[in-house]
This record gives sequence, structure tokens and C-alpha cells, in this order.
Amino acid sequence: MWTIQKVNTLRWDIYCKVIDNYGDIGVCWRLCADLAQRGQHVRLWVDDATPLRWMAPQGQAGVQVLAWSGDALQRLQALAPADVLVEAFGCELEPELVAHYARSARPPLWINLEYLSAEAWVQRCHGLPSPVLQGPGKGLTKHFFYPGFIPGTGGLLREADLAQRQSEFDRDAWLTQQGIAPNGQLVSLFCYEPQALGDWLQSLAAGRQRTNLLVTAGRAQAAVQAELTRMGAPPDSQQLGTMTVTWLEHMSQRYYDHLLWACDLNFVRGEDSLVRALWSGKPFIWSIYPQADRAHHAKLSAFLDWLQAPTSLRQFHRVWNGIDAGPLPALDLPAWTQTVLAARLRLLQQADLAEQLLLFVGKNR
Ligand code: TRH
Repeated sequence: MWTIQKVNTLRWDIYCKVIDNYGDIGVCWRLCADLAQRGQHVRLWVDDATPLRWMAPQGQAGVQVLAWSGDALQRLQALAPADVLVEAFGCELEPELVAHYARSARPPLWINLEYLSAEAWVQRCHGLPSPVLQGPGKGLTKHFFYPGFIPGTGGLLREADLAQRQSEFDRDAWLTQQGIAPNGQLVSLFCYEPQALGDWLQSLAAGRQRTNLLVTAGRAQAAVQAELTRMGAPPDSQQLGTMTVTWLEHMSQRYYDHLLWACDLNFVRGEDSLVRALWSGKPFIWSIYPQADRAHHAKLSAFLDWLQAPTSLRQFHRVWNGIDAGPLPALDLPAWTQTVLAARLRLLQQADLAEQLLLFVGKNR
């Protein structure tokens, strides 16, 4: 069990660059909101805040969103000095911004928040300091903070009120409110362009069981539409054999959680939705973010090892992620549910990421 230590209210500058997709801003927003809910004052500097319009339309008291643009320095100079500086996912601060922090009477604790991985090296690298030897930040020290699935890593984002929200969730009421028909099994789809998508859609349409496939906005919808066209069906089909297709709009992060909680099976992708799928306790299939050098193969394998995935779940992931050729194995939702619930239990015994970050700052500042 971890010890909860009180940390004073600190001022945080968190920097985020939207590279592609929604993971960078999704994780950063969630972290900012979580810290603010724990009494911290957070400034989120982001180069493109557009996705926050649908991701977090309600905003969050204690979080100020600022444009990370060419004139950021002028704005920064007018603000109270930060206690903690977080560079998310290797987004590099411009030299003049680094110089500003270095000149401060008490420079902030500088943290590099890294991508999530279940690989063994994460535990070794988590928390390591890296003194800055040259340039405008000379004399400062960066600290590497790695999220992770096991003790000795930075943990996963999990808001303090998540379990309560989940226990109060009324699935039927939510589905009615969203206009989603609970036709047969409910499956949510958030993915890139998996090779096996066409075969998967065909098997759902020809299945004995009825499925309502809930396709999230953006790339997942474009990928499904392309496959439907290839199959000779209208791209905006709503019914294909035993498969109903529901085309979703972009929803807020809170509502996306509800979607995961409401479904019998979730397809997720990237980083943040994977974590949310774990918290949902529902069986899921993960599209890992593909990397040119195939580094994601080892990353996926490490995750499936940690998950203690049974053979069918492992094989489904390998085919879904284009590592093995098809066919996709049959779904085994009861077994996969047990796997996810056991994994969630292991995670619940570890401190969450915001808690760990606060402890880390308390210790190193
Ligand atoms: O969008 P992603 O594929 O993000 C990826 C990964 O983070 C990857 O590691 C990174 O390198 C790359 O971006 C640049 O998937 P992810 O991480 O799940 O982020 C999606 C976010 O969008 C998540 O916070 C959930 C949120 N979301 C909504 O808020 N509403 C929605 O309707 C949907 C579908 C998602």
C-alpha cells in the first residue's frame, strides 16, 4: 500500500504539442484536470486546443488553457512563476522559454512526462534525473517520469472519484439519452485502419448474434466507411445482416468513459483510451499506435504479458494489429472479462499517476 502525503498547492506549467490524433492532448488534459481536482493550479500550454472543445467542453476549475504559440514568452513573463514544469511526450520547449525558467529565483522542478509502456526498461528509467549541461537550461535537471503498469513506475491516470462515478452509472438511462439501441451485443470501435477490419465487419454482419457497432468519430468512421464501400455496401449503412451500425459524434472524455462502461466489448487505440478501457473492466482489444521501426511489436507483446492475456486474446491482438495474418480467433468475452478484471485489481493496488507525481514533486523540489 502507498502512503498519501499532503502536498502544498503548487503552480504547474504543463506543455503539450498535438503531434497527430488525440492522445497527447487527451492525456495532458486528463492530467491537468486531475491535478486541479487535487487542489493544484495548472496552466496547460498547448499548440492546438481545438480538440478540447469536444473533449472537455465543461473545462475544469483550476486549469487555465494557454496558447503555446510564438508569443508564449510574453504571456509567460506576465504570469506568476511556476513551481513545476512538465514537458509532455518529448515536446521541446523553445530556448527562450527554457531561459525564462532557468532565470527564475527558484527554478521549477522540470519533469519530462513520457509515453506509456509495459516494457521492463520503464521501471529502470522511471524517475531518473538528467542534468542539463549546456544551452539556456544549463545547471537545471530534467527528471524522467514514466507512466506504467507495475510498482516502481509512475502508474496510470485514475481520478479520485472514478470508482464512485462508475458505481453510480446507469447504463440503460445513458443509452436511452444517447439514442443508442441496446440491440444484441454492444461494441464500441475506436481504431486506426486495422488490416483485419473488413473481415471483422463481415463476420459481425454474418453472425448469429445481433451486434450494435458504435463507431467513434474521425479515423475509425473513415476506416469503416472505406471497408463498407469495398464490401459493396453504402458507406453510411446502418444495417448489414445482423450488424447495426451507429455513427457517433465526437463526445467528451467523460462521455467516452460512459460509452466504454456501457459496451460489452471495446476496441480502443493509442494510450489514453487503453487506460480507460482497463478501468472500465470490460473486455477490450487495443490498436497500438504503429511506429515505423516496428517498436510497437515489442511494446504490444510486453503489454499482453503484463495483462496475462489468454491465447485467444493475444492472437486477436496480433491479427488486429497486423502482426500475424488472419483469421481473427473467435471472441471469448467471459474469459477476456476475467483477464481485465484481474488486471484492474492489480492496478488498483498501486498509486495513480497524479498521486505519484505529487509525491515525486514533494520529494524532489
Ligand atoms: O488518438 P489516439 O490514437 O492518440 C495517440 C496515442 O496517444 C499515441 O500514443 C500517440 O503517440 C499519438 O496519439 C500521437 O488515442 P488515445 O491515446 O486513446 O487518445 C484519444 C483521446 O480522445 C482519449 O483521451 C479519449 C478521447 N476521446 C474523446 O474524448 N471522445 C471521443 O469521442 C473519442 C473517440 C475519444
